[in-house]
Amino acid sequence: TTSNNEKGRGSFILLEGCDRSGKTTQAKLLIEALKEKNQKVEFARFPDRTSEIGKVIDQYLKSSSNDRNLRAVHLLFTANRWELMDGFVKKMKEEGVTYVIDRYAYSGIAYSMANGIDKEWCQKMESGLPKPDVVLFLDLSVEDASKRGEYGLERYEKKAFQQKVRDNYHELIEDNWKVLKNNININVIDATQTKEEIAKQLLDISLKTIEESKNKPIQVI
Ligand code: T5A
Ligand code: NA
Repeated sequence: TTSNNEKGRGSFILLEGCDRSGKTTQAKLLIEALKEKNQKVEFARFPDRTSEIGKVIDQYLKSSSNDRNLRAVHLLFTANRWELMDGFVKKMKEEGVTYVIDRYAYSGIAYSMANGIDKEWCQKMESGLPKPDVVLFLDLSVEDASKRGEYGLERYEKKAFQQKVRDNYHELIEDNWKVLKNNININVIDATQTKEEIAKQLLDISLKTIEESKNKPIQVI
């Protein structure tokens, strides 16, 4: 059996995209909509800045000094996923809770590649983490993202860097994220649509995913 829960396990639904693409907005809307459909659902985000490792990541994102080894930085983000996913998987399996997660390993790879680290190295560090049942990639040009108000003050919130990140995401999508061994169930969503239009698409895909994955084991990337 794949689950101790007779209704089956919950799903791992992942939102990805560049800064300002609307991930947090959509995660909140999706959770409300799934609750209305009587789904057990929880929200999580990466980085989770509240753990000990997360606090170090928070300091890194807020500082502008360039004295950090960028592979070590990548490993902090990765460690933050490893430290939290066991607990989430347990709740998916034992309590049938669906997790809507804001950023994950794909952010890790796309952002670290923009820092000049090679794709294969990044991938190895993510290997073995639970694989999302579906990835909802909110696609928005850097130009459109920057029209949503000024970027903030954190270190990656700059147009040139965001352009690299977006190019990296597209490179990963085009080879079907093969860099992560197993094929990924990925949906590219046009993030220029209204919040309501996007929310409706995400709800439809998520309900389908929950139904299709409830009796399947959770895979790894
Ligand atoms: N990172 C992360 C790594 O380098 N490695 C890793 O492994 C991981 C996990 C974390 C940073 O760390 C990097 C990536 C990031 O640079 P964060 O705290 O996750 O940063 O911050 P972001 O996700 O970048 O948060 P943002 O707030 O910038 O982006 P969101 O969540 O995509 O956007 P959201 O929903 O807050 O919306 C932004 C604005 O747009 C409006 C909203 O109202 C808001 O004002 N908006 C829309 N406007 C028009 N139409 C729509 N459809 C809209 N949807 C939202
Ligand atoms: Na966000």
